[in-house]
Amino acid sequence: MRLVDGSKLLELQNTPVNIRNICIVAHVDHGKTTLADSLISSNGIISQRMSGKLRYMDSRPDEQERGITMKSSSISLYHAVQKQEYLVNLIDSPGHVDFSSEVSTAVRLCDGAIVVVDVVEGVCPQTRLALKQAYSENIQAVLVLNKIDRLILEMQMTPLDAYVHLTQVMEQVNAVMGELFASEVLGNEETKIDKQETKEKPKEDNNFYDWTSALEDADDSNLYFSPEQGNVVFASAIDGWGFTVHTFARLFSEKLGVKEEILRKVLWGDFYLNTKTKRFMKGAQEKAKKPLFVQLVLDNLWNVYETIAVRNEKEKVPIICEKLGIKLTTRDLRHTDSRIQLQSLMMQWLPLSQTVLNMVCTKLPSPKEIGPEKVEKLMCTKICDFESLHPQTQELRNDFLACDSSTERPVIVYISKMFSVDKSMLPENKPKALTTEEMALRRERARQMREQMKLNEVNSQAIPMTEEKKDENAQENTNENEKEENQPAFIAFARVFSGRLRKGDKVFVLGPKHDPSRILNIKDFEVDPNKKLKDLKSDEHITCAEIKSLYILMGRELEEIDEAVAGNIVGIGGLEEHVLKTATLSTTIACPAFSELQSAAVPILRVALEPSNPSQLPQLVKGLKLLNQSDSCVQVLLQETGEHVIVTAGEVHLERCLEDLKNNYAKIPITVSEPIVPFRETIIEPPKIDMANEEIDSQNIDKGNDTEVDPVITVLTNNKQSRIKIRARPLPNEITALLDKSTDLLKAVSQHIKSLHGSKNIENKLDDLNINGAHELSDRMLKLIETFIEELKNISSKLGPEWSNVAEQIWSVGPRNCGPNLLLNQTPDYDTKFLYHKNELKEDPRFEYESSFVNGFQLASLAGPLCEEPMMGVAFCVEEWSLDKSEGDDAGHTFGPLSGQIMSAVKDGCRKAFQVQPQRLMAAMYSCDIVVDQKVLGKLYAALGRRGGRVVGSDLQTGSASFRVQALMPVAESFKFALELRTHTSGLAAPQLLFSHWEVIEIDPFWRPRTEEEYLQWGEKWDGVNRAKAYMDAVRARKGLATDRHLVQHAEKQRTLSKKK
Ligand SMILES: Nc1nc2c(ncn2[C@@H]2O[C@H](COP(=O)(O)OP(=O)(O)OP(=O)(O)O)[C@@H](O)[C@H]2O)c(=O)[nH]1
Ligand SMILES: [Mg+2]
Repeated sequence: MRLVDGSKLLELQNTPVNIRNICIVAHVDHGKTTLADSLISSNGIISQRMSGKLRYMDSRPDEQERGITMKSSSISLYHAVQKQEYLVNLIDSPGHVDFSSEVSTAVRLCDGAIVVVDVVEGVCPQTRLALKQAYSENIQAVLVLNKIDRLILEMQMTPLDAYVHLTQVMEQVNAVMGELFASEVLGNEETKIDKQETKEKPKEDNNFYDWTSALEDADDSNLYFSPEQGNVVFASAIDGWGFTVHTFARLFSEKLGVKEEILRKVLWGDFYLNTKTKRFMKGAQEKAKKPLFVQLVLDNLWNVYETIAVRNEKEKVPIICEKLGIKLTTRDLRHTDSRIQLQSLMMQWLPLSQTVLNMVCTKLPSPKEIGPEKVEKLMCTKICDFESLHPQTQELRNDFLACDSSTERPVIVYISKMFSVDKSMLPENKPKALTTEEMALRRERARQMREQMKLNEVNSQAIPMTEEKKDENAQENTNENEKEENQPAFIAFARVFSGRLRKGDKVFVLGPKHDPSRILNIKDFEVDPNKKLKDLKSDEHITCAEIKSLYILMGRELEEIDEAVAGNIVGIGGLEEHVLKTATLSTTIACPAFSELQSAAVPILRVALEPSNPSQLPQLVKGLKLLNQSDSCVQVLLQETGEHVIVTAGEVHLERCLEDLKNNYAKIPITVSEPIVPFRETIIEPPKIDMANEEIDSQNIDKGNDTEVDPVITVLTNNKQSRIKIRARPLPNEITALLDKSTDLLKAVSQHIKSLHGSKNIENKLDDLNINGAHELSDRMLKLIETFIEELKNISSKLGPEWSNVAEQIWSVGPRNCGPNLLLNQTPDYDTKFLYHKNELKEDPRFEYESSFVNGFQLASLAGPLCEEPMMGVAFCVEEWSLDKSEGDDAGHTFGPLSGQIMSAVKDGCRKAFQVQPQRLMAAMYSCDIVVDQKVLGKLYAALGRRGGRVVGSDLQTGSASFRVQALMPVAESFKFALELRTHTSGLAAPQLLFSHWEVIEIDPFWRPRTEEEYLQWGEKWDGVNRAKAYMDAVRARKGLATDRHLVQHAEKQRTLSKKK
């Protein structure tokens, strides 16, 4: 039975100071959902007995089946502490890597986080990630050290060992926080100094800055978790108990006759009780004394567990109960299962939900306390800072900070994801309890029907045809209605940051790319109220929508409400047609789109889908659209070949998507292709050793014709007017990494350059081309470009003379204007600009064709010659570009426009230049993190070896018999790895796979024995398996490109035919 009803929650919604928006984050399986169960049971939504078993927040069948959470979902809880009533909006998030985008959506809406750590496993990769996510969103966190029961029952530690272990886990967590803090402070200092420099107001006379002093000055007192501050709970979620140091301080202060405040300070740490002087002393470890925490807390805990759960001494249970002042029901006292007895005892003694909710309400901030830093972070993007926003937009900061729900305030709502629910689950579609009048009416109707039937029987005549027809019609109608009903409804998962949102309100829906300053500068800007998302052009991001319904989110249920006020997490219905994945709702278009959600999971695993029955393609397309909307991470693509492709973060994510498609969105059987793995194409420096590991010296080589080719390629346009010389060179890894890191910036620069070219005129006057025009970049961008140049110069200075000018030479980056390949301008006579956008350029007839030239490079780098996969780490140096319009002018119409010719010539040139270098494929690599039991370590290594993986590190987990192994493995080989491990190790090892980087496959895909040593080893004709070639051929075959595979091996018929001739 629910203890509080919706109206109480509604009432509490109006006092933001008493609201807590929090999420539970942790590594997979550390007990988030179990903890959530316990908190939910405190509100009577589920019974205490079922808490931990039900996993209420895991509402999907596959979540229950697999035992992992796959989405984040919210529930509103009531809690009272110190005579204050609180509304806690609790979001349970998934811990599996594949769903880390769901964690971002949860963290964005919250002000606080509960970080759960399994004390046996300690800090795991996802714990780190969750802490980082929380930190980067300026969210305060509290810690729950969970599964302490495992230390007692499973690991059989002594209380003292357990204490040492717990301090170590605490240290691990705090170390992560420290790292995050240090990197942020140093980053901030950098921008602060920059700002000072730009304002030219140096601080007094000390111009140099001491980094360490910045670290020391910064306030980190709130940052770390420390039991004495009461932001750490020691718990066992499954057994339903938990305590903070404060709990025990309260319990013991009377007994020991010591003030509670003093006990709070000494209960955790290196303190012990000197029995003679009756005083607390420091230095327990040094003097080999029992720390107070062990003596007062852990010893008691161990005692209870060992008596009841280990030794099963039933007769002692009532004595313990009496000592602790607890009353167990007779049913519990007689229960045969000692664990259940233990649970009900512990739940009463140290109730987990009370402790955790108390901590949440007292230690975590309310929405009112949102800080200016966080607001600025929400409003700005990476390449645009707060100062560069439009003044009208800047004003909104105060509304964010006020978190006020009065009607004068603008409405600002952020939608972090859309989730689907069955239409029948919506409160308005649920059968309602009938009132007595309605019941009477029904009874009357039934009576009339019966009478009618009797009459019909008496008349014994056929019922008139028309009636029957009507019935049929009705049936059809209901069928159609059912179809409509079956469509899932989408609810926006949203938080109101400012103002009051009412049902029926009309608001602007601002897409994630909405840029207020651009719109505000347009005079008489108007939004067409009838437009939907699908009607928008590529540069429009605003629609108008009416709020159809608002809900309080209650886990599996929704409760309808009429208005939502600032500071709350709510569900909004009826926005399917306006919001794709994320959006901002506001009453003003000055409101910026919130900064993008950051997620660690990179969608990398792609499969092609088709309906098992080809005629059902429209359903599949519709289903895919719904899937795309409902999942923040999945990408749905329609490839040029007509294939429908979805890209997911990993196998578990893929399975969930397919499940959703089959059961909810498309509702048709679907055939799924083998996973499609992306590759990259690159070139390397000529190898120095051959495949037989012998040094290659030039005499040794069989001079095939490919070694003779000059690596500079000269191409001409078809009409011979333009001549281009291109050389391809492998980019050093450091530069590639830098390019990879700076995609946002590079994209923005490319956009800027494009906009300069934008107003293209027929006459190639520079002024008309706007090349040296007044389009200015924001200060922030300039700053970022400068740092980029500096970094690039730093790197190139170490790389030798051929890279020394790379920063000046950059002409474009590709593919898609932001990738890891460079087009370098090394021509003696043609000027370009990219990073040095202020350069004045000379007038030149070639400017007109520059964008065609660059596009040629973009095309070439998008699909390399090996198997049409994107290139990576290649620099194309243009050494000459001449244009002579006078030559062969009349041929213009034969070959088409010159711009097109230049584009294809450049593309061709790039590909050829690429081909004359040693080419290599690059494979995507997963980093996997596996915790395995010692017993099955061998099996794990074998499985890794079979899949071309390699171990990069392994260490023994402190205090347990399990190893943590870090390994790298090609994505292409990773399928069913989790399944294989699980079956081979009887569930003792579970890998977490996360995309890590691209790695060159060291084999030449066209390799054949060439050096003497190679001939010696493999003979002249080698027919082994070349991994790179196998990958390449598989991709080529998939894309319908030519391979050198012999389809016809023994063509007898053809042979006989030819003989007969
Ligand atoms: N021994 C012990 N087991 C626990 C405790 N809390 C949770 N578990 C078990 O740990 C497993 C995972 O619990 P969940 O609550 O599903 O973990 P989770 O963090 O929600 O996992 P994901 O949502 O998949 O990331 C379940 O089998 C729980 O029974 C605990 O305090 N002690
Ligand atoms: Mg869970």
